[in-house]
Amino acid sequence: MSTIIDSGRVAEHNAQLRAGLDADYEALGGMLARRGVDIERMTALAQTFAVALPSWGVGTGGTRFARFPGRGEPRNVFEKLDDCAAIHQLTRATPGVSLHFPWDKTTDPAALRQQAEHHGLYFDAVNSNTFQDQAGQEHSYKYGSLTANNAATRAQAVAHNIECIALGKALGSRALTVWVGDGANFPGQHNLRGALERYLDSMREIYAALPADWLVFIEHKLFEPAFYATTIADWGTSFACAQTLGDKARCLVDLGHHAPNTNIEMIVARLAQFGKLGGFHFNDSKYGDDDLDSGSINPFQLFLVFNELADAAEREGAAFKPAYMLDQSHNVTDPIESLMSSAVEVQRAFVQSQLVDRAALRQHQEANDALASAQALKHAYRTDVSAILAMARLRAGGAVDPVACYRASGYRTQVAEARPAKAGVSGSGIV
Ligand SMILES: [Mn+2]
Repeated sequence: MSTIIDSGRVAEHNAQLRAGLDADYEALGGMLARRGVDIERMTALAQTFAVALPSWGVGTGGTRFARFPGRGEPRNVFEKLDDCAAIHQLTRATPGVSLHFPWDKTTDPAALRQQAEHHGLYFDAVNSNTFQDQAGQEHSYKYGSLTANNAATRAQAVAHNIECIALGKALGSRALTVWVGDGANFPGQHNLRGALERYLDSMREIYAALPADWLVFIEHKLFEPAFYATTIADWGTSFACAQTLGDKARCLVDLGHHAPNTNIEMIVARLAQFGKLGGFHFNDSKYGDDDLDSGSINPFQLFLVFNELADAAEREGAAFKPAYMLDQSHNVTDPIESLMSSAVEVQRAFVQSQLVDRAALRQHQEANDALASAQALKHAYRTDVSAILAMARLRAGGAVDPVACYRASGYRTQVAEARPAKAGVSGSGIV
């Protein structure tokens, strides 16, 4: 495995922070020991955590109105992989990469797979794109793709998804994520039931093309680009479709794709209960947005989601393995720094959820002790597990402070020189 950032520099960075980390780790270990928690077990658990990177997230995203490109943006999927490798090298928590076609389409999947393996990366779920038209495309998706009234348009969208499966298969992926922006802007524009019937007909064809060991993730989104009625708007519709399609169809929860104040952790609990929780797109949001860094607005919600995941894992055992992916992209940070920060925040929520005393929580719940139940969660959530995360990274060859190490490495300046901007090349995060 080769490293993108000079490992000598990483070692130098870690040496500067080592004494402080050791002191913090020892203090935290003592505090956790008094609660009956072995810090070494927590650090080992932290090292098992992985969240996949969105290939589209390493470029600077756009707002709805404009894009402000950054320096040294990747111009093709191979350069995107280099950026992903840098993120994984420093965080040791992001070995998977989720590709998006046709943005990441390559004529040489074997070379791409080889480069990923060379960096110690693998490919997680692949994403199809029928929410925009591509150059030379015969039928436009202006009025819908998998739900389009026009049969030839639907067939084209189905064929694209089947092509994504073939590309993903060549890369070692084992899942396809389908998000469609199909919907209506006016009451009456769509026959609401008819649109969903057409969606299911299209999805049945895609489902039939899935290899035996593949899953298809149905991603719902409340609104946008359709502003009146989005065909797959909520988890109920997603769940009904996944049930209708079969065992290989699961629901994907993008945290930003719900109305403000929605109880997302309860959706997670429901989907887990009925065996339909396929995976996540982690991000954060404040209003109707879906592209802010994980944990930047509502870290408690992220913790509560992981608390439900911990409950599900306890019930289901090793078979419970939803796919974790980041999905974010905005305008104001270096995307590598944002993705590193988000990966650490999601990992933090995971480790904090492991600190919940589940036996005590059950007792409080059975005794109808609402306050003690809430405190059992808050006690875990308030624990600063930063030293555990840093130690997990350090021991795995990552950076104690990934953002500081990345800044000191000069990687961005280096790639800015190596990647002069090409007009019209962008892989912004839309879904
Ligand atoms: Mn998403």
